Amino acid sequence: MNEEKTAVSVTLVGNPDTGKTAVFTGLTGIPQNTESRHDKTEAKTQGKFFMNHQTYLLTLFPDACFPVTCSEAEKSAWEKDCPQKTQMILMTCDAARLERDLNLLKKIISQDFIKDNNIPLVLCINFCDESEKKGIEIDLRLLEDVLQIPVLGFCSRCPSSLNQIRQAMIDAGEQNFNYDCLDFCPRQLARETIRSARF
Ligand SMILES: Nc1nc2c(ncn2[C@@H]2O[C@H](COP(=O)(O)OP(=O)(O)OP(=O)(O)O)[C@@H](O)[C@H]2O)c(=O)[nH]1
Ligand SMILES: [Mg+2]
Repeated sequence: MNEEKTAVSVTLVGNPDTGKTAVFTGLTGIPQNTESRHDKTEAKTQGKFFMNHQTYLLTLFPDACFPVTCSEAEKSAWEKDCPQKTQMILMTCDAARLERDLNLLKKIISQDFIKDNNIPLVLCINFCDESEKKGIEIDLRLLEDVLQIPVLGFCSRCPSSLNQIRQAMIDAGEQNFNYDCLDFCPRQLARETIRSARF
């Protein structure tokens, strides 16, 4: 059977500078330049990786907020170009900018092709090392309870946290997702989720 057809097609999304490229490199092993915050991804990048007897095709779009911000023409070019429509979304967030990123999450799960097909989405809260240093704790379980999607903390400098993403993706492939009844206020949820560990 054609490997392209059997690969699970995963789209990596997230606001700028949320660590998409770092996650892409961690999962695919394909090096990209992420040394500085100015190394913006400027071309569509794809890479494959294999886990749990399954090939995954990971796609990183230059427009960080795909599919929310791209034009109809770009969307159809993507659908034509991609071997399959996306079967899973991996979204990166910056732990320090949770409200902004939850706003994007809300827009993503209200996209017709994601909502109608109940596309699994794994939320990856990045920069956990930096928030820890600042004494900020993110209540990942509360996020998971409210959003009803897998949520995990991630730090690109800690390679073992990649295993959590891998496991979350495997689990998400077997889970049912339903965004119809999901309603949340990004500002309120961010406020309830972020705790100062110093008090
Ligand atoms: N401390 C820390 N730095 C990180 C982490 N993840 C990424 N970085 C750094 O943050 C910067 C931005 O990360 P990228 O992976 O390039 O972010 P991006 O979302 O691909 O950015 P754009 O392509 O510009 O949208 C880089 O310098 C990374 O090395 C993390 O978990 N902790
Ligand atoms: Mg990038």
